[in-house]
Order: sequence, then structure tokens, then C-alpha cells
Amino acid sequence: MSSLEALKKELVATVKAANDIPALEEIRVTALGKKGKVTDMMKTLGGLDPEQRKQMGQALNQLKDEITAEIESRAALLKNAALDKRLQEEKSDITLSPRPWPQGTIHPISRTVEEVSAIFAEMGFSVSEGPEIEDDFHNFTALNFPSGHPARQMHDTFYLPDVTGKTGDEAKRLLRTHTSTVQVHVMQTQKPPIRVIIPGKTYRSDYDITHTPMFNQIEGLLIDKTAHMGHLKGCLIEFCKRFFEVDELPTRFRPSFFPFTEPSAEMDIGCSREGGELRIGTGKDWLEILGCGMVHPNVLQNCGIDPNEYQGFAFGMGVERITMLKYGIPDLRTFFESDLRWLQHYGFGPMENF
Ligand code: 2NL
Repeated sequence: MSSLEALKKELVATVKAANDIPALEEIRVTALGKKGKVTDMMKTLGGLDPEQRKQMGQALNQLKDEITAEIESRAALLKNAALDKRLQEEKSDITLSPRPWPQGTIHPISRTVEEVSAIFAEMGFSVSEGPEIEDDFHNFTALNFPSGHPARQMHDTFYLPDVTGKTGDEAKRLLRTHTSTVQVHVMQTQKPPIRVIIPGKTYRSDYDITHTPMFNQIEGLLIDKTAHMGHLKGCLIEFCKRFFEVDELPTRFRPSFFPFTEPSAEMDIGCSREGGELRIGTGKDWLEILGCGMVHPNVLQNCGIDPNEYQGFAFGMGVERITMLKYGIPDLRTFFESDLRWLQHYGFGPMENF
């Protein structure tokens, strides 16, 4: 065997025996580096005659290429083995239960929606939902908002870029500013008598201590041939007693204005604020809870219901507001922070009944 072949055999054997990347690197340096064995042999080429030099030169270059390839394939093998080992060692079971901490809870908003729905369900109301992206007709026009009404301005309402190609006010698309849009859909598609409540997210361009750009509303609508203000009052007084869990609850209805109801009112419930603590149901103070009224004849007409045959009442309330009042949550913005500690404190267990 020539000395070259012997050297090749020796080097290949050491490469195969190397068990990590640093060992391989050392072999590369001792064989092919500036002071390596192959390089040393290259240096002797000068003393050979031209024919031998050519032969030996080619052979050495070939050896260099072969050893380099050996080292590279061994390195790839070692790297793969190291990765497999890590994957084995660092394997985590993503099906593992997160118990005991952190455990999810039902958000107070969801809880209130469930409670309010349950109370009205017992009075014969069903729950409806609808789209959050709406057109100008369902959000404003059908609800008797005049064309110049401030709520229609870009400043107050989130308008979407127009992709319909249609022109004019009623083609404009927007994020609904109240859940009344869903009642419009209900009136357009269902025949009276109608009893629905509608919970859902609503959007207005407003952000301060008591306003967030997204907030939740629950609205209710009842349409039949005989509904009047007395039914409206009885229904809402019963609701407030059930929701705030007080049998004796002072209430009052103050005249108000909404474009979609006539007459319109705001409902207050009795409370006391002694020592900075709010107590619902006792004392001389008043707390505003919701807005309501008899559905405006124009609204019935706009939604395809004959106002000479049918009439009805409607109401709307802010879910965050009534939730803060019932559970003593002091800060509106905390509803939307997804803070697990807050949810542990104010959230509800899935099995808690009400
Ligand atoms: C409030 C007041 C209210 C309504 C909402 C309504 C819907 C239709 C027709 C007539 Cl389709 N009215 N909804 C009526 C009165 C008041 O909300 O303060 N909401 C937070």
C-alpha cells in the first residue's frame, strides 16, 4: 500500500471515530490545515520531477477532497443525532392539563349576558344575534336618525372603506354603534308578535375613563297589537329586581329622547352611597340603569311593520355598566385587559349556577 493510501485509511478511520463536532474540527486542522499532514506532503512536491509532481499533486488534491467530504458527512450525521437527542429530551406534552394554575374563568361580561338572557327567557323572550359590520340603513336610517345627526359623523362612528361600488349614504358600511341593528333585521324578517333580546358587541370612536371603543349592549324589543308603557314598566321593574337580587327596589322613569322611540324614558333604581359604598335597593339616591320607550311609528314603517296595526316597546342597556354595578368592579378598562389575576378575582367558575 502506498503511503498516500495508508494516510487516507488512517484519516478516514479517525473521522469515523470522532464523536462530536470539535473532535472533527481538530481532525480537519491536523490533516488539512496549514500545518497538517496533507499540507506537509504538498510542500514536498517541489522536489519531485514534473511527471511525478503532476501525479502526486493530483493524488493529494483528491485525498484532500475525499477527507473533506468524509468530515462533512460525519458532521451532518453527528448534528442530526444531536438534534434527535434534544427533541427527545425536550419533548413536551401539549395535551397536559394546565391545572392547578392558571385556570380559565367565565368573563363577567359573559356571565351578565347569561343572567339577563335567563331572566328575559322566563318572560317569553328569545335571544337573537346579528352582524357587527352593518350598513347605514340598519344602523341609522331605519332607526329614524335624521341625515345630519351627529352620530353619523366620521368622528363618532367607525366607517369601513367602501368596496361595494355603490354610492350614497345608505351604501356606507360601518361597525354597528348599537345592537338595535339586529332588531331591524328581526322586524324585517319576522312577523309580530315579536319578543327578542339582543346581546352583542358595539363600537364607537370614544376612549376615556367611562368609554371604550368596543363595548357590549343588551337590547330588547316587544311588538304586538296592545303593548303599552305599563307593560314596558312592569317588565323592566321585574328585570331589575331579579338581576340585582332585591325584592324591594325603588324605581323611577324620567322622560328622555331617542330618535327610535316616542315617548322615551330613562330608568333609575334606588341606591345609597353611604361611606363611599354603593348599595342597590336602599337609600335616597338614584342610579341610571337603562334607556327605553315605545317604538317610533317611523321605525316600524321602515322595517315593514304597519304602525296602525302594531305597536311595541324597546329598551337598551350597557353590559359593562350593569356588571360593574352588580359586582362592584370599579374600572371599565379592566374588562378588556385579559389580566388573569383580575379574571381569577371577578370571573366565574363554569359550574357556578345563578
Ligand atoms: C340606552 C338606550 C335604547 C332602544 C334602545 C330600540 C331598538 C329599536 C327600536 C326602538 Cl329597533 N328602540 N332600542 C330603545 C330605547 C333605548 O337604548 O341607553 N342604551 C345603552
